[in-house]
Amino acid sequence: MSIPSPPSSSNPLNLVDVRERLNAEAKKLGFSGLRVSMPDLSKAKLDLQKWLKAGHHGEMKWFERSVELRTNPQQLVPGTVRVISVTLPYSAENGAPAKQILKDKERAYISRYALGRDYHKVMRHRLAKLARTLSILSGTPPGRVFCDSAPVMEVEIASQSGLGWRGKHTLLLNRTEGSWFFLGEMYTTIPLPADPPSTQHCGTCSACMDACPTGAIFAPYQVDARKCIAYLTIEHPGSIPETLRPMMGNRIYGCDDCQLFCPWNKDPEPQTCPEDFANRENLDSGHLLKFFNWSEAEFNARLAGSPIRRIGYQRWIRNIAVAIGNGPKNEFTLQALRSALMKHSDPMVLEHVEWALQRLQKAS
Ligand code: B12
Ligand code: SF4
Repeated sequence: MSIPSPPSSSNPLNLVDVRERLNAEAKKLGFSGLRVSMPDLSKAKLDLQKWLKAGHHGEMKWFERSVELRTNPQQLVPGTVRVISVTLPYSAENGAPAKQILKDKERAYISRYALGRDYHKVMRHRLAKLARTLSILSGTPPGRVFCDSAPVMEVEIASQSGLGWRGKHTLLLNRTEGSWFFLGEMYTTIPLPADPPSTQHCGTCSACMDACPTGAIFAPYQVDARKCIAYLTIEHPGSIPETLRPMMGNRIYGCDDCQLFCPWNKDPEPQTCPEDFANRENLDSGHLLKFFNWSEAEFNARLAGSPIRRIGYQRWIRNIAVAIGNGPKNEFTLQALRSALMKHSDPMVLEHVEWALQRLQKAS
Protein backbone atom coordinates (compact mmCIF):
# COMPACT_ATOMS: atom_id res chain seq x y z
CA MET A 1 0.00 0.00 0.00
CA SER A 2 1.32 3.47 -0.81
CA ILE A 3 1.36 5.52 2.40
CA PRO A 4 -1.17 8.37 2.06
CA SER A 5 -0.61 11.72 3.73
CA PRO A 6 -2.64 12.01 6.96
CA PRO A 7 -5.99 13.82 6.73
CA SER A 8 -5.91 17.58 7.42
CA SER A 9 -8.14 20.61 6.79
CA SER A 10 -6.73 20.85 3.26
CA ASN A 11 -6.95 17.08 2.79
CA PRO A 12 -10.18 15.89 4.54
CA LEU A 13 -10.81 12.21 5.18
CA ASN A 14 -12.58 10.64 2.20
CA LEU A 15 -14.45 7.71 3.79
CA VAL A 16 -15.39 6.07 0.50
CA ASP A 17 -11.74 6.10 -0.54
CA VAL A 18 -10.67 4.76 2.89
CA ARG A 19 -13.17 1.93 2.55
CA GLU A 20 -11.87 1.00 -0.90
CA ARG A 21 -8.29 0.89 0.32
CA LEU A 22 -9.33 -1.13 3.34
CA ASN A 23 -11.11 -3.66 1.10
CA ALA A 24 -7.99 -4.02 -1.04
CA GLU A 25 -5.78 -4.53 2.03
CA ALA A 26 -8.23 -7.09 3.50
CA LYS A 27 -8.05 -9.06 0.25
CA LYS A 28 -4.25 -9.02 0.36
CA LEU A 29 -4.35 -10.30 3.94
CA GLY A 30 -6.46 -13.29 2.89
CA PHE A 31 -9.85 -12.20 4.21
CA SER A 32 -12.68 -13.39 1.96
CA GLY A 33 -15.04 -10.61 3.03
CA LEU A 34 -15.14 -7.27 4.85
CA ARG A 35 -18.30 -5.41 5.81
CA VAL A 36 -19.18 -2.51 8.06
CA SER A 37 -22.09 -2.09 10.47
CA MET A 38 -23.32 -0.13 13.46
CA PRO A 39 -25.21 -3.05 14.96
CA ASP A 40 -28.40 -2.80 16.96
CA LEU A 41 -28.12 -5.61 19.50
CA SER A 42 -31.29 -4.89 21.50
CA LYS A 43 -33.19 -7.97 20.20
CA ALA A 44 -30.05 -10.13 20.43
CA LYS A 45 -29.69 -9.06 24.07
CA LEU A 46 -33.20 -10.31 24.92
CA ASP A 47 -32.55 -13.62 23.12
CA LEU A 48 -29.19 -14.00 24.85
CA GLN A 49 -30.80 -13.39 28.24
CA LYS A 50 -33.47 -16.04 27.50
CA TRP A 51 -30.76 -18.48 26.42
CA LEU A 52 -28.80 -17.89 29.62
CA LYS A 53 -31.89 -18.11 31.83
CA ALA A 54 -32.66 -21.51 30.33
CA GLY A 55 -29.12 -22.61 31.21
CA HIS A 56 -28.21 -23.44 27.59
CA HIS A 57 -24.67 -22.15 28.17
CA GLY A 58 -23.87 -24.99 30.59
CA GLU A 59 -20.54 -24.46 32.33
CA MET A 60 -19.61 -21.41 30.21
CA LYS A 61 -20.30 -19.18 33.22
CA TRP A 62 -18.33 -16.27 31.75
CA PHE A 63 -21.36 -15.59 29.54
CA GLU A 64 -23.37 -14.48 32.59
CA ARG A 65 -20.79 -11.86 33.55
CA SER A 66 -20.53 -10.20 30.15
CA VAL A 67 -24.06 -9.55 28.85
CA GLU A 68 -23.77 -5.74 28.94
CA LEU A 69 -20.34 -5.61 27.28
CA ARG A 70 -21.38 -8.23 24.75
CA THR A 71 -24.44 -6.31 23.65
CA ASN A 72 -23.00 -2.76 23.84
CA PRO A 73 -19.98 -2.24 21.56
CA GLN A 74 -19.59 1.32 22.92
CA GLN A 75 -19.31 -0.06 26.44
CA LEU A 76 -16.64 -2.59 25.42
CA VAL A 77 -14.66 0.06 23.52
CA PRO A 78 -15.72 3.64 24.26
CA GLY A 79 -15.97 5.82 21.15
CA THR A 80 -16.89 2.94 18.83
CA VAL A 81 -19.14 4.12 16.02
CA ARG A 82 -18.74 1.21 13.58
CA VAL A 83 -17.81 -2.46 13.66
CA ILE A 84 -15.78 -3.88 10.78
CA SER A 85 -16.47 -7.62 10.41
CA VAL A 86 -14.26 -9.93 8.36
CA THR A 87 -14.36 -13.55 7.24
CA LEU A 88 -11.28 -15.77 7.08
CA PRO A 89 -11.87 -19.00 5.13
CA TYR A 90 -10.91 -22.54 6.06
CA SER A 91 -11.79 -25.56 4.01
CA ALA A 92 -13.91 -28.60 4.68
CA GLU A 93 -11.76 -30.27 2.01
CA ASN A 94 -8.73 -29.82 4.26
CA GLY A 95 -7.44 -33.40 4.62
CA ALA A 96 -9.35 -36.66 4.21
CA PRO A 97 -13.05 -36.50 3.24
CA ALA A 98 -14.98 -35.60 6.41
CA LYS A 99 -18.01 -37.84 5.87
CA GLN A 100 -15.78 -40.84 5.15
CA ILE A 101 -13.83 -40.37 8.41
CA LEU A 102 -17.06 -40.00 10.38
CA LYS A 103 -18.05 -43.48 9.21
CA ASP A 104 -14.69 -45.07 10.08
CA LYS A 105 -15.01 -45.92 13.77
CA GLU A 106 -11.33 -46.78 14.16
CA ARG A 107 -10.28 -43.26 13.20
CA ALA A 108 -10.74 -39.99 15.05
CA TYR A 109 -12.89 -37.21 13.65
CA ILE A 110 -11.52 -33.75 14.40
CA SER A 111 -13.46 -30.70 13.32
CA ARG A 112 -12.08 -29.38 10.03
CA TYR A 113 -11.36 -25.95 11.49
CA ALA A 114 -8.87 -27.43 13.95
CA LEU A 115 -6.50 -29.42 11.72
CA GLY A 116 -3.86 -26.69 11.52
CA ARG A 117 -2.76 -23.63 13.45
CA ASP A 118 -4.98 -21.95 16.05
CA TYR A 119 -7.31 -19.59 14.16
CA HIS A 120 -7.44 -17.08 17.02
CA LYS A 121 -3.78 -16.28 16.47
CA VAL A 122 -3.94 -16.29 12.67
CA MET A 123 -7.02 -14.05 12.65
CA ARG A 124 -5.79 -11.58 15.26
CA HIS A 125 -2.39 -11.23 13.60
CA ARG A 126 -4.03 -10.33 10.27
CA LEU A 127 -6.63 -8.08 11.89
CA ALA A 128 -3.89 -6.16 13.68
CA LYS A 129 -2.31 -5.44 10.28
CA LEU A 130 -5.67 -4.29 8.96
CA ALA A 131 -6.10 -2.02 11.99
CA ARG A 132 -2.69 -0.46 11.30
CA THR A 133 -3.73 0.22 7.72
CA LEU A 134 -6.90 1.98 8.83
CA SER A 135 -4.91 3.91 11.38
CA ILE A 136 -2.54 5.19 8.70
CA LEU A 137 -5.37 6.00 6.32
CA SER A 138 -7.37 7.90 8.92
CA GLY A 139 -4.64 9.37 11.09
CA THR A 140 -6.26 7.91 14.23
CA PRO A 141 -5.02 5.27 16.70
CA PRO A 142 -5.61 1.62 15.60
CA GLY A 143 -9.00 0.14 16.59
CA ARG A 144 -9.30 -2.88 18.92
CA VAL A 145 -9.53 -6.23 17.15
CA PHE A 146 -11.32 -9.41 18.28
CA CYS A 147 -11.79 -13.01 17.36
CA ASP A 148 -13.88 -15.33 19.49
CA SER A 149 -12.33 -14.70 22.88
CA ALA A 150 -13.88 -11.30 23.72
CA PRO A 151 -17.49 -10.47 24.67
CA VAL A 152 -18.58 -9.72 21.10
CA MET A 153 -21.72 -11.07 19.40
CA GLU A 154 -19.81 -12.00 16.28
CA VAL A 155 -22.51 -13.78 14.27
CA GLU A 156 -25.23 -11.23 15.03
CA ILE A 157 -22.94 -8.31 14.15
CA ALA A 158 -21.69 -9.97 10.96
CA SER A 159 -25.24 -10.75 9.85
CA GLN A 160 -26.22 -7.09 10.32
CA SER A 161 -23.19 -6.08 8.23
CA GLY A 162 -24.36 -8.24 5.30
CA LEU A 163 -21.50 -10.77 5.37
CA GLY A 164 -24.14 -13.49 5.27
CA TRP A 165 -27.27 -14.67 7.03
CA ARG A 166 -27.72 -16.78 10.13
CA GLY A 167 -28.58 -20.41 9.45
CA LYS A 168 -30.89 -22.46 11.65
CA HIS A 169 -27.77 -23.96 13.23
CA THR A 170 -27.07 -20.33 14.39
CA LEU A 171 -23.87 -19.99 12.32
CA LEU A 172 -23.33 -17.40 9.59
CA LEU A 173 -23.31 -18.53 5.97
CA ASN A 174 -23.28 -16.93 2.54
CA ARG A 175 -23.89 -17.99 -1.04
CA THR A 176 -20.25 -18.30 -2.08
CA GLU A 177 -18.52 -19.91 0.92
CA GLY A 178 -21.31 -21.63 2.81
CA SER A 179 -20.26 -21.36 6.47
CA TRP A 180 -16.61 -22.48 6.22
CA PHE A 181 -15.07 -19.33 7.65
CA PHE A 182 -14.10 -17.71 10.94
CA LEU A 183 -15.34 -14.31 12.00
CA GLY A 184 -13.27 -11.44 13.34
CA GLU A 185 -13.96 -7.78 14.13
CA MET A 186 -12.41 -4.37 14.48
CA TYR A 187 -14.20 -1.75 16.59
CA THR A 188 -13.51 1.68 15.16
CA THR A 189 -14.13 5.37 15.79
CA ILE A 190 -14.17 6.09 12.03
CA PRO A 191 -17.73 6.59 10.71
CA LEU A 192 -17.26 4.47 7.58
CA PRO A 193 -20.38 4.00 5.43
CA ALA A 194 -22.34 1.02 6.80
CA ASP A 195 -23.44 -1.90 4.59
CA PRO A 196 -26.97 -3.29 4.39
CA PRO A 197 -27.77 -6.67 6.03
CA SER A 198 -28.17 -9.67 3.74
CA THR A 199 -31.42 -11.52 3.15
CA GLN A 200 -32.26 -14.99 4.56
CA HIS A 201 -31.93 -18.02 2.29
CA CYS A 202 -32.68 -21.09 4.44
CA GLY A 203 -36.38 -21.22 3.62
CA THR A 204 -38.01 -24.42 4.85
CA CYS A 205 -34.75 -26.42 4.85
CA SER A 206 -33.94 -28.14 8.16
CA ALA A 207 -30.94 -30.25 7.06
CA CYS A 208 -28.70 -28.95 9.87
CA MET A 209 -31.29 -29.72 12.54
CA ASP A 210 -31.95 -33.18 11.12
CA ALA A 211 -28.22 -33.96 10.91
CA CYS A 212 -27.34 -32.99 14.49
CA PRO A 213 -26.41 -36.25 16.27
CA THR A 214 -27.62 -35.09 19.70
CA GLY A 215 -30.62 -32.88 18.88
CA ALA A 216 -28.71 -29.84 20.19
CA ILE A 217 -30.43 -27.54 17.66
CA PHE A 218 -33.69 -27.88 19.54
CA ALA A 219 -35.50 -25.17 17.53
CA PRO A 220 -34.51 -23.09 14.49
CA TYR A 221 -31.78 -20.59 15.48
CA GLN A 222 -31.42 -22.07 18.97
CA VAL A 223 -28.64 -24.38 20.16
CA ASP A 224 -28.52 -25.94 23.61
CA ALA A 225 -24.76 -25.88 24.08
CA ARG A 226 -24.97 -28.55 26.78
CA LYS A 227 -25.94 -31.07 24.10
CA CYS A 228 -23.62 -29.83 21.35
CA ILE A 229 -20.64 -32.11 20.71
CA ALA A 230 -18.43 -29.06 20.17
CA TYR A 231 -19.25 -28.00 23.72
CA LEU A 232 -18.96 -31.49 25.18
CA THR A 233 -15.54 -32.15 23.65
CA ILE A 234 -14.02 -28.66 23.95
CA GLU A 235 -15.66 -26.47 26.58
CA HIS A 236 -17.11 -28.95 29.05
CA PRO A 237 -14.65 -29.49 31.89
CA GLY A 238 -16.06 -32.56 33.64
CA SER A 239 -17.88 -35.81 33.07
CA ILE A 240 -19.78 -36.07 29.79
CA PRO A 241 -23.42 -37.12 30.43
CA GLU A 242 -23.63 -40.86 29.76
CA THR A 243 -26.78 -40.55 27.65
CA LEU A 244 -24.89 -38.34 25.17
CA ARG A 245 -21.69 -40.40 24.91
CA PRO A 246 -22.99 -42.97 22.38
CA MET A 247 -24.19 -40.12 20.12
CA MET A 248 -20.70 -38.65 19.90
CA GLY A 249 -19.45 -41.48 17.68
CA ASN A 250 -15.79 -40.90 16.80
CA ARG A 251 -15.90 -37.08 17.16
CA ILE A 252 -13.05 -36.29 19.58
CA TYR A 253 -12.71 -32.53 19.04
CA GLY A 254 -15.60 -30.38 17.83
CA CYS A 255 -18.30 -31.41 15.39
CA ASP A 256 -19.13 -30.34 11.85
CA ASP A 257 -22.31 -32.26 11.12
CA CYS A 258 -24.68 -29.28 11.02
CA GLN A 259 -22.35 -27.71 8.45
CA LEU A 260 -21.48 -30.86 6.50
CA PHE A 261 -25.13 -31.54 5.71
CA CYS A 262 -26.11 -27.94 4.88
CA PRO A 263 -26.93 -27.61 1.15
CA TRP A 264 -25.13 -24.25 1.00
CA ASN A 265 -21.95 -26.07 2.01
CA LYS A 266 -22.14 -28.72 -0.72
CA ASP A 267 -20.16 -26.95 -3.42
CA PRO A 268 -18.69 -23.78 -1.97
CA GLU A 269 -16.67 -21.70 -4.40
CA PRO A 270 -12.98 -22.62 -3.88
CA GLN A 271 -11.32 -20.11 -1.53
CA THR A 272 -7.64 -19.49 -0.94
CA CYS A 273 -7.28 -20.58 2.70
CA PRO A 274 -4.29 -19.54 4.80
CA GLU A 275 -1.44 -22.08 4.71
CA ASP A 276 -1.58 -21.97 8.51
CA PHE A 277 -4.75 -24.05 8.45
CA ALA A 278 -3.20 -26.95 6.53
CA ASN A 279 -3.65 -30.36 8.13
CA ARG A 280 -0.80 -31.49 10.40
CA GLU A 281 0.08 -34.51 12.56
CA ASN A 282 -2.39 -36.57 10.50
CA LEU A 283 -5.19 -34.95 12.49
CA ASP A 284 -7.59 -35.36 9.57
CA SER A 285 -7.63 -39.15 9.68
CA GLY A 286 -5.44 -40.48 12.51
CA HIS A 287 -6.27 -43.71 14.34
CA LEU A 288 -7.98 -43.35 17.71
CA LEU A 289 -5.51 -45.72 19.33
CA LYS A 290 -2.54 -43.73 18.06
CA PHE A 291 -3.85 -40.50 19.59
CA PHE A 292 -4.91 -42.37 22.75
CA ASN A 293 -1.34 -43.55 23.27
CA TRP A 294 0.22 -40.09 23.17
CA SER A 295 1.82 -39.13 26.47
CA GLU A 296 1.09 -35.71 27.93
CA ALA A 297 4.50 -34.48 26.73
CA GLU A 298 3.76 -35.75 23.23
CA PHE A 299 0.33 -34.10 23.26
CA ASN A 300 1.87 -30.77 24.22
CA ALA A 301 4.73 -31.00 21.74
CA ARG A 302 2.79 -32.30 18.75
CA LEU A 303 -0.09 -29.87 19.23
CA ALA A 304 1.94 -26.73 19.93
CA GLY A 305 0.16 -23.87 18.13
CA SER A 306 -2.97 -25.97 17.54
CA PRO A 307 -6.35 -24.96 19.01
CA ILE A 308 -6.67 -28.50 20.35
CA ARG A 309 -3.92 -27.91 22.89
CA ARG A 310 -6.24 -25.48 24.70
CA ILE A 311 -8.43 -28.32 26.00
CA GLY A 312 -5.49 -29.97 27.75
CA TYR A 313 -4.42 -33.59 27.93
CA GLN A 314 -7.14 -34.87 30.32
CA ARG A 315 -10.03 -33.79 28.10
CA TRP A 316 -8.18 -35.13 25.04
CA ILE A 317 -7.90 -38.60 26.62
CA ARG A 318 -11.49 -38.37 27.99
CA ASN A 319 -12.86 -37.66 24.49
CA ILE A 320 -10.85 -40.42 22.83
CA ALA A 321 -11.92 -42.94 25.47
CA VAL A 322 -15.57 -42.20 24.62
CA ALA A 323 -14.86 -42.62 20.90
CA ILE A 324 -13.08 -45.95 21.49
CA GLY A 325 -16.10 -47.07 23.53
CA ASN A 326 -18.27 -46.22 20.52
CA GLY A 327 -16.03 -48.16 18.13
CA PRO A 328 -15.27 -51.77 17.36
CA LYS A 329 -14.55 -54.36 20.04
CA ASN A 330 -11.27 -56.17 19.39
CA GLU A 331 -8.11 -57.19 21.26
CA PHE A 332 -6.39 -53.88 20.47
CA THR A 333 -9.16 -51.61 21.75
CA LEU A 334 -9.71 -53.70 24.89
CA GLN A 335 -5.97 -53.77 25.58
CA ALA A 336 -5.59 -50.01 25.05
CA LEU A 337 -8.39 -49.28 27.51
CA ARG A 338 -7.02 -51.72 30.11
CA SER A 339 -3.55 -50.16 29.86
CA ALA A 340 -5.09 -46.69 30.20
CA LEU A 341 -6.59 -47.72 33.54
CA MET A 342 -3.05 -48.36 34.78
CA LYS A 343 -1.46 -45.36 33.09
CA HIS A 344 -3.84 -42.51 34.04
CA SER A 345 -4.73 -41.26 37.50
CA ASP A 346 -7.22 -38.45 36.85
CA PRO A 347 -10.61 -39.67 38.23
CA MET A 348 -12.55 -37.98 35.41
CA VAL A 349 -10.41 -39.70 32.76
CA LEU A 350 -10.61 -43.07 34.53
CA GLU A 351 -14.40 -42.86 34.73
CA HIS A 352 -14.64 -42.44 30.93
CA VAL A 353 -12.11 -45.22 30.29
CA GLU A 354 -14.10 -47.57 32.54
CA TRP A 355 -17.32 -46.62 30.76
CA ALA A 356 -15.71 -47.41 27.39
CA LEU A 357 -14.34 -50.73 28.60
CA GLN A 358 -17.69 -51.82 30.03
CA ARG A 359 -19.47 -50.76 26.84
CA LEU A 360 -17.14 -52.82 24.67
CA GLN A 361 -17.23 -55.81 27.04
CA LYS A 362 -21.03 -55.82 26.85
CA ALA A 363 -20.96 -55.57 23.03
CA SER A 364 -21.19 -58.85 21.14
C1 B12 B 1 -20.10 -19.91 22.75
C2 B12 B 1 -19.78 -20.35 21.34
C3 B12 B 1 -20.02 -21.68 21.01
C4 B12 B 1 -20.81 -22.61 21.92
C5 B12 B 1 -22.31 -22.27 21.80
C6 B12 B 1 -22.78 -22.17 20.33
C7 B12 B 1 -23.99 -21.30 20.11
N1 B12 B 1 -24.66 -21.56 19.01
O1 B12 B 1 -24.28 -20.40 20.89
C8 B12 B 1 -20.39 -24.00 21.37
C9 B12 B 1 -19.19 -24.52 22.14
C10 B12 B 1 -21.47 -25.07 21.38
C11 B12 B 1 -19.93 -23.63 19.96
C12 B12 B 1 -19.88 -24.53 18.91
C13 B12 B 1 -19.46 -24.21 17.64
N2 B12 B 1 -18.90 -23.07 17.22
CO1 B12 B 1 -18.85 -21.48 18.34
N3 B12 B 1 -18.83 -19.86 19.24
C14 B12 B 1 -19.26 -19.44 20.40
C15 B12 B 1 -19.03 -17.95 20.59
C16 B12 B 1 -17.81 -17.75 21.49
C17 B12 B 1 -20.24 -17.21 21.19
C18 B12 B 1 -21.60 -17.56 20.53
C19 B12 B 1 -22.75 -16.97 21.29
O2 B12 B 1 -22.78 -15.78 21.57
N4 B12 B 1 -23.72 -17.79 21.72
C20 B12 B 1 -24.83 -17.33 22.53
C21 B12 B 1 -26.14 -17.57 21.84
C22 B12 B 1 -27.32 -16.94 22.60
O3 B12 B 1 -26.01 -16.96 20.63
P1 B12 B 1 -26.64 -17.55 19.33
O4 B12 B 1 -26.80 -19.02 19.36
O5 B12 B 1 -25.86 -16.98 18.24
O6 B12 B 1 -28.14 -16.97 19.53
C23 B12 B 1 -28.64 -15.96 18.75
C24 B12 B 1 -29.70 -16.49 17.80
O7 B12 B 1 -29.76 -17.88 17.82
C25 B12 B 1 -30.94 -15.81 18.21
N5 B12 B 1 -31.87 -16.53 19.05
C26 B12 B 1 -31.70 -17.00 20.29
N6 B12 B 1 -32.86 -17.44 20.77
C27 B12 B 1 -33.76 -17.26 19.80
C28 B12 B 1 -35.12 -17.57 19.78
C29 B12 B 1 -35.81 -17.31 18.60
C30 B12 B 1 -37.24 -17.64 18.57
C31 B12 B 1 -35.14 -16.77 17.47
C32 B12 B 1 -35.85 -16.53 16.22
C33 B12 B 1 -33.79 -16.46 17.54
C34 B12 B 1 -33.14 -16.70 18.70
O8 B12 B 1 -30.54 -14.69 18.96
C35 B12 B 1 -29.34 -14.97 19.65
C36 B12 B 1 -28.59 -13.72 19.91
O9 B12 B 1 -28.24 -13.08 18.71
C37 B12 B 1 -18.77 -17.47 19.12
C38 B12 B 1 -17.78 -16.32 18.99
C39 B12 B 1 -18.42 -15.02 19.45
N7 B12 B 1 -17.76 -14.29 20.31
O10 B12 B 1 -19.50 -14.69 18.99
C40 B12 B 1 -18.24 -18.76 18.43
C41 B12 B 1 -18.65 -19.03 16.96
C42 B12 B 1 -20.13 -18.76 16.81
N8 B12 B 1 -18.41 -20.46 16.81
C43 B12 B 1 -17.97 -20.79 15.67
C44 B12 B 1 -17.79 -22.14 15.24
C45 B12 B 1 -16.99 -22.37 13.97
C46 B12 B 1 -18.35 -23.19 15.98
C47 B12 B 1 -18.45 -24.67 15.54
C48 B12 B 1 -18.81 -24.87 14.08
C49 B12 B 1 -17.10 -25.36 15.90
C50 B12 B 1 -17.02 -26.84 15.57
N9 B12 B 1 -16.89 -27.22 14.31
O11 B12 B 1 -17.01 -27.66 16.45
C51 B12 B 1 -19.57 -25.19 16.49
C52 B12 B 1 -20.97 -25.07 15.85
C53 B12 B 1 -22.12 -25.39 16.78
C54 B12 B 1 -23.38 -24.56 16.51
N10 B12 B 1 -24.29 -25.08 15.69
O12 B12 B 1 -23.49 -23.46 17.04
C55 B12 B 1 -17.73 -19.59 14.77
C56 B12 B 1 -18.84 -19.52 13.71
C57 B12 B 1 -18.40 -18.98 12.35
C58 B12 B 1 -19.59 -18.85 11.43
N11 B12 B 1 -19.45 -19.19 10.18
O13 B12 B 1 -20.66 -18.44 11.85
C59 B12 B 1 -17.75 -18.41 15.80
C60 B12 B 1 -18.34 -17.10 15.29
C61 B12 B 1 -16.27 -18.20 16.23
C62 B12 B 1 -15.47 -17.42 15.19
N12 B12 B 1 -14.86 -16.32 15.59
O14 B12 B 1 -15.38 -17.76 14.04
N13 B12 B 1 -19.64 -22.33 19.88
S1 SF4 C 1 -21.85 -28.95 15.99
FE1 SF4 C 1 -22.69 -31.08 15.91
S2 SF4 C 1 -23.66 -31.42 17.91
FE2 SF4 C 1 -23.30 -29.18 17.71
S3 SF4 C 1 -25.22 -28.34 16.86
FE3 SF4 C 1 -23.90 -28.81 15.10
S4 SF4 C 1 -24.43 -30.93 14.51
FE4 SF4 C 1 -25.26 -30.60 16.58
